[in-house]
Amino acid sequence: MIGPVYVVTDPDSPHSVLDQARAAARGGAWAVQIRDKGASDAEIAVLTREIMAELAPLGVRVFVNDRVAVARDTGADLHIGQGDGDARAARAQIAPEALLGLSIDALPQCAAIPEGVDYIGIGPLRTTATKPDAASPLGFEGIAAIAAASPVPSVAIGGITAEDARALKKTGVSGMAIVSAVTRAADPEAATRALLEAWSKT
Ligand code: TZP
Ligand code: MG
Repeated sequence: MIGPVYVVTDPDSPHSVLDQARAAARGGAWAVQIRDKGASDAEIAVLTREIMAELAPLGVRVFVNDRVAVARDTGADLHIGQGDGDARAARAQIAPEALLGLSIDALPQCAAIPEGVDYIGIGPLRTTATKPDAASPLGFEGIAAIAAASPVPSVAIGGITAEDARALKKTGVSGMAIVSAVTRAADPEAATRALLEAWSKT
């Protein structure tokens, strides 16, 4: 279900969100998450439908960040954080076939991962300008401890570049979630491919 490279879009990138999604898909990402804290639900819904229409036929999953109602209305997959409400309630609202991801930033949260969560996002690996309010960096050891305690597969996030692939693979996560190393790259498609190759060759 989970692949090595999961690209999270960035509204402040020099590339449009649609172009970021297309590039991620062409570069081999298994999933794209639409993340924009400042946009309205209506704006995110329009973008989600547009991106799903292009990426779903390619077999690339499309996640919406935070917005349970948008995932419910569009049929998209959903990723929520610890502060985005109850994961069970979110699960009950989205399509039965939609995937649900939950962010985990500390080991004790693993004890409260409800059934119906398909994967967790573990992070941040290190501090990152993309999410200045993220929890304390976990490092590779912290990521490994959470991956081992999780009842579901996991992806790591936070300050990750292709150079981290080898060490991350050893932590037991199933893949890497990436914002700036793809969205701020001059060529996001090539950057996605480089991440995939770094993971695959280790
Ligand atoms: N959650 C934890 S860190 C982070 C999110 C959304 C941002 C990761 O962005 P980048 O640019 O890959 O460090
Ligand atoms: Mg959130």
